[in-house]
Amino acid sequence: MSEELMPETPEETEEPIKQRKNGLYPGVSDELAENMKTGWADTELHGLEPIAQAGHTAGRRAALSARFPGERLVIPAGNLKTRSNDTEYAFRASTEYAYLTGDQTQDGVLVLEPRDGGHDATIYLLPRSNRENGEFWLDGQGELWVGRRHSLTEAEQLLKIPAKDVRELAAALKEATGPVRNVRGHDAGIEAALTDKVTAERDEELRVYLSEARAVKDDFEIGELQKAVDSTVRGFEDVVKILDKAEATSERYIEGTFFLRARVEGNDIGYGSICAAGPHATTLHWVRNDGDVRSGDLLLLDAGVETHTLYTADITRTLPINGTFNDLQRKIYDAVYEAQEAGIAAVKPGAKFRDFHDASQRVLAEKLVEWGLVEGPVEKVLELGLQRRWTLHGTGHMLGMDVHDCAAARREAYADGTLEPGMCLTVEPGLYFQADDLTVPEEYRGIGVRIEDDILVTEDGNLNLSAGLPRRWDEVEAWMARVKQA
Ligand SMILES: [Mn+2]
Repeated sequence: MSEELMPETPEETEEPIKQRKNGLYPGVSDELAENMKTGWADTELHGLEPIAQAGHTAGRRAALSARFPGERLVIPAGNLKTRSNDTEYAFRASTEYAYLTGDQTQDGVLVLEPRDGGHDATIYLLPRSNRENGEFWLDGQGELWVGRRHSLTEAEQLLKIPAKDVRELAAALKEATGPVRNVRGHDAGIEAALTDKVTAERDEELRVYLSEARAVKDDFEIGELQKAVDSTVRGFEDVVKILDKAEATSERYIEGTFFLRARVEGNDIGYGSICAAGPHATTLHWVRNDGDVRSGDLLLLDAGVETHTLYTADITRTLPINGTFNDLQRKIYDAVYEAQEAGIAAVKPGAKFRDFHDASQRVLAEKLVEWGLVEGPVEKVLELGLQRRWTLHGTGHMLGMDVHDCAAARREAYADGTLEPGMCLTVEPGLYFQADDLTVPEEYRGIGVRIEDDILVTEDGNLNLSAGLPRRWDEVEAWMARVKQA
């Protein structure tokens, strides 16, 4: 925004909230309205330290600025979404906004305004509630209802970005001239204000850039990913401890137990936990989690804690519910383990992204041929993709603030791209024999196994961030016995 369009001091709204809301608050007397204006302490905070990411977000904004010189860039956090009537889903800021600001405030918008060959960044936020006009107690988003917000001055200190009142932004954007791009899908009000000024193609270029920019993680991000993984490891231990309670109830007990860890140590779960016992393990995204948990079956648990800074882990373990694999379960588990070992070994700088997938698929195809489930030779199976009836999905994806991170990246930058140090990805082969698959012997049916770890590409190979959870079958059994006793 230019200074002309966005005055430093936004105009006070002429109309008091009480009058606007008269129909809704008929019981508010002039005396009460007057009384509520005063008698409140000044709680402004001074000398705030910047958030830990502030040094990193400045560099990300500088890189973005260099990619789109001379253009106004608009990156919204997003708005609350209605769950039912007047209740809303928990708010989660857009990844693009959080990545560039470190902020997570609903309705916030980052604007990069072109100036002198670079950009000026401004963050637009809802300021503290006005007490003079009754907003703070009569408006649904007033601080009395939703809690104290940071003042714009406090936000500036925390984020190291100049802050202005977001209520002035849409009108200013409508009037503004010059090229502009917006990250779509988060803020309908901002999109409406820009509707005549943007094109889908140019907006998509901005989204693609921000997706690809996140592929290589800096030290702060790697630290956050490790935190997410460490909390997730503790969440898996929590689940092992309550497997008897889950047997007495349902998969929901597992879901709730992991969620407790996510909420206590982090922001949330990074995606819906897959708590799949018995044949549910063959449903790739089983999130209903309402099934029985039975001794003798396997539990496929695919879950991740999201940190307060919005980095998520994505880990899967397939565990024998009673603590011991039977022979067939172990045989299938071991094949997936071997495939994962081959996949992880293929993760290194300079390798193609596709290499670890191919390495894992080859091992799984070899096992399926060896077991007589599909006719060889292995080369023909791989060429025709016949193993995919049971391997079903790709062997991994980028991981970061989104569980499927960098999803808008161009093909040449991701699926057809090359691994670099600082990239973080999952390696997660699986074998799934559907309960109604008549092409496999009956004892295979209803068994699903996936093993998933979070792997960082390093200068000379890789680092398994989730090595805190055992993978080999005998180590899994020993770990479960140890955790249950603790
Ligand atoms: Mn995954």
